[in-house]
Amino acid sequence: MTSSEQLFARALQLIPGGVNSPVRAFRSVGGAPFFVKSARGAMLVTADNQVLVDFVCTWGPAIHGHNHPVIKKAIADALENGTSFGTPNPYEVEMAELIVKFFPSIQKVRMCNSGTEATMSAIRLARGFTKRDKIIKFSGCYHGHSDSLLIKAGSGALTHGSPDSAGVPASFAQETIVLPYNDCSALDAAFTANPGQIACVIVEPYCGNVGFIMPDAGYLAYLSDITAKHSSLLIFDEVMTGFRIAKGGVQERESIVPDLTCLGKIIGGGLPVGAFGGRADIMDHLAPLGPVYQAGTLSGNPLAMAAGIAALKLLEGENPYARLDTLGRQLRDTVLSAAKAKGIAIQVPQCGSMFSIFFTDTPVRDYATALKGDAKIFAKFFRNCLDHGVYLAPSAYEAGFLSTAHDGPAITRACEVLSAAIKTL
Ligand code: KE4
Repeated sequence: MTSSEQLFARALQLIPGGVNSPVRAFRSVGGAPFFVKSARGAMLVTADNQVLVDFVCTWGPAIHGHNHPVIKKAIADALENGTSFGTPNPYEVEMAELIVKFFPSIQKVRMCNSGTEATMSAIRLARGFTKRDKIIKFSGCYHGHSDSLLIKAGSGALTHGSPDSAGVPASFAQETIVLPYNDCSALDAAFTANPGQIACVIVEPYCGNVGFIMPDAGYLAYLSDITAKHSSLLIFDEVMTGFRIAKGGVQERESIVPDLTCLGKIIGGGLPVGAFGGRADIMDHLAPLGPVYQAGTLSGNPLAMAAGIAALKLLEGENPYARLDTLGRQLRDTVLSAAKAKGIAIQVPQCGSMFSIFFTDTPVRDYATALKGDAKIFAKFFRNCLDHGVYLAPSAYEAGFLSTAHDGPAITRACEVLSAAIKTL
């Protein structure tokens, strides 16, 4: 079997940085990425036959763990009928009905193939609907890699020190206003300075791409009020939090009704997917009904829909959110108590099955405070955990994820490793 090292050497010849997505490159934590040959439940098996407890969960989709038998069967059954038709198919209708059922703010929904497509399309729709050009996003929030949104972006862009990507024309960037998250006065000032010009505000209602950051009490309600007051649209990017924080995402947990919502990850059951939806009067501006064009060869792909439907129905049947929160608290409390015993400054924000670890004594509430986390200590901690069989996100600016498969031996083993790793710092 070819080792990770051999595979990476070959990959480096043909794939930029040897990876098909920058955050996988381990550049901020040092060393070379491992290659995975199989995954099941909470575990990854690398090309070097190392078995790892996985807290990345393919960046969110694997809420039921990897290779879940029910999802696997759903894909196999769909595969019997073909892989892609390029026509409407029954799965798309069932997926739309499930999304609308779980997200009451979504009256109509359009499927696409990634979270990037979902947010890019939602922004275009907001601009077309309001006939305004400017948008507001928040520093550290990552909404995929479309030009209007790669401004002060989080995730891999922040990890690699390029929150503002090259290749985005200044004329595009100037239409994107970037504000600090959790700052109501900055919002007031932006709307006052740009009267009648702001099409929308797009936000990760719980941030998962600058580490994990939750909103101050009342902040999301403030976003809702100020966008309504100025006839701008509020877009919740729930690509990561949708079906993760709650069946109905953050908007269910916080009782906020956004105008548009972006989804992805979990709704594809591990296959490529994205979706955006919201008020029917807005969504009906999309082609073929309206003037805002959006399309995709593989949008609503039957295999991805079948996998996603199985994943959502498992959530509906199991309702695992209390169990996931218990697992998240167990991880959080283990790390906090080990750090306290060692006298290490640490923050471990956690909600349900999302968490992150910042090595700082400053409570993290936005991009600026997230940067106070010591990335060098994080890298040392990451490496020690990996050497002992626990895989955390390879960046201080990502969220970690648990799945229902982490319950039992996986979380027990992981807590032992995390606790021991803290003690080595
Ligand atoms: P994709 O285009 O990667 O499917 O989705 C973009 C996106 C949009 N919105 C949010 C809130 C997201 O978290 C993402 C993608 N998340 C990153 C992980 N932080 C994907 C991992 C990667 O870039 O390889």
